[in-house]
Amino acid sequence: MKRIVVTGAAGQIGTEMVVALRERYGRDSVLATDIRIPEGETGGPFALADVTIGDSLDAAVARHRADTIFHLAAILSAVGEQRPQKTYEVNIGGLFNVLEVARARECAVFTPSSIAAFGPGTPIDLTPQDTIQRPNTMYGVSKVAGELLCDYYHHRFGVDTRGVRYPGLVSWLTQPGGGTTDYAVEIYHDAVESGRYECFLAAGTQLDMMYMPDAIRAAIELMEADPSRLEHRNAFNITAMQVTPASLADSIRQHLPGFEISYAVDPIRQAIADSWPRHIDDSAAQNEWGWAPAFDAASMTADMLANLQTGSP
Ligand code: NAD
Ligand code: AKB
Repeated sequence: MKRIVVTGAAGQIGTEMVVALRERYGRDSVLATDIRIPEGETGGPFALADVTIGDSLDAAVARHRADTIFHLAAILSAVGEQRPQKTYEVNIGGLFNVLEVARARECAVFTPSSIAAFGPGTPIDLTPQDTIQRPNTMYGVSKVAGELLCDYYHHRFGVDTRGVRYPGLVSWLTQPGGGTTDYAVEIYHDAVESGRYECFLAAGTQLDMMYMPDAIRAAIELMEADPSRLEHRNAFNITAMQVTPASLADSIRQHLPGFEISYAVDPIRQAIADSWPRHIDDSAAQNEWGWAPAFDAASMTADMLANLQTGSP
């Protein structure tokens, strides 16, 4: 992995992934792409590329002489229910184009799936790596289709496809892009800015979460893992913590004792959250490539608040 194209580079994950990849492989080895220009200095090469237009992506990969694509362009769960047709086009059509370019240009591909690839009927506690996947959102459908497409391109064409099922990701640098777990980012911003937060999920809604530095490290470690050890490839369950809005509020109160949370439940996002697991089992990732998170809820909260209080966006 020496010359990398990142799609969706202006997003919540892409912004920090590009920085981490450049630190590891060199500034000019990583071409950041998106359909919008990232806010602020990109710190290296950037190109506009739309993943739903195969030629646009192919031109970027060819010009950069890439050997690896980190494919992060997507529509997330909440926006996905508002725009299901667009979500199909970007998440499934876009991934198909990425895989075709990777097949033709002999690139490896990292692309994230999500806890949204599970749904009603999936065991909700210690959700196994291999289990029932019958999601009832367009985002979830696109993630299951994506996992299967990536496996197909690996077995049929030998493309080195790898992926994880990310839980909700918490970060301070870039705002999330329209998902159900966005509350877990908003809560920290509002805690610092106003000392209160109105949450769109109910107090006891438990979901898996992860702090962004762990999420970035997981992707890089998986792409560098010995392929002979990988039985699963697409896509590994990974998690770092299980939280609820109420437990995150408690952890914020350890630092900001006056913090207040109230609830105005959004039935659409609540229904999405209620269709996802409460706690996934990531032992396959632990065993096959040594996955282990560094941050729990307490250390994540301390780091989030410190970063937000010292002048981030
Ligand atoms: P995001 O919404 O923050 O960013 C997605 C980026 O894709 C945006 O910058 C957007 O401009 C870009 N994009 C949209 N349509 C495009 C197109 N047609 N061509 C090129 N770029 C396009 O999303 P994210 O949170 O960074 O997620 C990245 C990946 O990780 C997605 O596959 C998502 O499903 C997955 N994931 C994210 C989380 C999370 O909590 N952030 C959790 C699980 C999985
Ligand atoms: C979302 O809420 O849509 C994402 C995800 C868990 O995939 N954060």
